[in-house]
Amino acid sequence: MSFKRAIVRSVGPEIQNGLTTQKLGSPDWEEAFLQHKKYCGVLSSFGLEIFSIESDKDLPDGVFVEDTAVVFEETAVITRPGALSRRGETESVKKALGKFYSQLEFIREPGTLDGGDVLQIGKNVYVGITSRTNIQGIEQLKEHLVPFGYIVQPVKFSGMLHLKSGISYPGDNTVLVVKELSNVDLFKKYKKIIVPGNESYAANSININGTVLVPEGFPDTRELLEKSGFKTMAVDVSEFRKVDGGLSCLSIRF
Ligand code: CIR
Repeated sequence: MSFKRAIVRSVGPEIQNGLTTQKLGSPDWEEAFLQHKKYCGVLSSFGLEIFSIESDKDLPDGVFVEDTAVVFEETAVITRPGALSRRGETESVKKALGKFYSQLEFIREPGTLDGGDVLQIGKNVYVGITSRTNIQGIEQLKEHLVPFGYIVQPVKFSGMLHLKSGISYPGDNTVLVVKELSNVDLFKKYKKIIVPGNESYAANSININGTVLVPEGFPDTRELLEKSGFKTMAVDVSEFRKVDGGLSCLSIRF
């Protein structure tokens, strides 16, 4: 898959109040700002045009735009984030995406869905059932995608915030996956690179036009990817990790 653009939201001091399950301390927002700038620079260097939404002091998790929309070649679906404090994020994302899609679809009450729970591999769309994404949300997503030939399947698991906290698709019919998710039947048909237990955060990596971006500080995962033939690059997102964010959640790529 080749990406032409990314939507991001810039970061402000409000990120210090982001939701978190980590015990890594509060993010240093100026450092987060710099890391975000570099992240956008890396996406640009791979040919993506960056569309940036303004940060908003009332949206402490707003920088994690991936959770607010799931985009496909044929359609885009604005989500209804599972966390109440994040519902206000979708309005500005809707406006930004509306410039590129003639029609947008929506997840509506009682459905909830976070983009971080949606893993697309070709025509297969795997969606985690989590504290953020419910069955109704998944059913609604399915209705929007079935007309385009997508196969939408729910994935049951526990112990992680989002499905993509534990699995990503670097390409070549291979998943990069934590041990806990590696035996899920639905993923049997893929080759697997198992992320070492002490590097589980690196399971959230993203292939940007042929290079797999891996969070900085996870050398063993990078080496495993390289050994399997993937080109990789480390990107520092340590401040976002403190509020449960990873590489994929910082942008909507299409
Ligand atoms: C949250 O708890 O919603 C944010 N602090 C982190 C969201 C991370 N999103 C993602 O992995 N897709």
